[in-house]
Amino acid sequence: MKRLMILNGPNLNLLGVREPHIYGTTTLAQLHESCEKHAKHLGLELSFHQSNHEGELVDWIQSARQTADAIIINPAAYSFTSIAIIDALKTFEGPIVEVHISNIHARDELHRHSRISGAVTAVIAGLGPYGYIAAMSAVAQMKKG
Ligand code: CA2
Repeated sequence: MKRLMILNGPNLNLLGVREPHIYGTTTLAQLHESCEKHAKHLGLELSFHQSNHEGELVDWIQSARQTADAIIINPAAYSFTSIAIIDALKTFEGPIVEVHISNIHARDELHRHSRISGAVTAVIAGLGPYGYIAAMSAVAQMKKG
């Protein structure tokens, strides 16, 4: 397990800027920096992306088949809608961890039922930005496949 791709879905570029009562005060840039530090600590190569566009996320997932051994994805609002992301994730052979900053299970009906969860290896929700760090430690000790 060497190469890790972290993907962030729509509006996560606003982390730390809006709705801090739900998503906290850590910005996406700060999150990226702490993931880079943890990747070094774990000996992982990291690529870290955010997009507001479903097709771009699908393109990165497809490219991960050649460039990554594991994926960590916060699909954000696409968790609840995207068959395209589910189909792309199903083509990836390594471990996939779905991360949510908030505890989606304790939220309103609209934000409660991720359709992505059925296509991933593990799900982390409600740990704040630390969820990404926990997911990285988990994939670092997983075998490929
Ligand atoms: O808790 C999470 O990580 C979510 O994936 C975030 C999504 C939400 O739709 C999911 O239910 C749970 C929303 C991301 C929007 O990000 C924002 C960040 C700051 C301010 C506004 C939106």
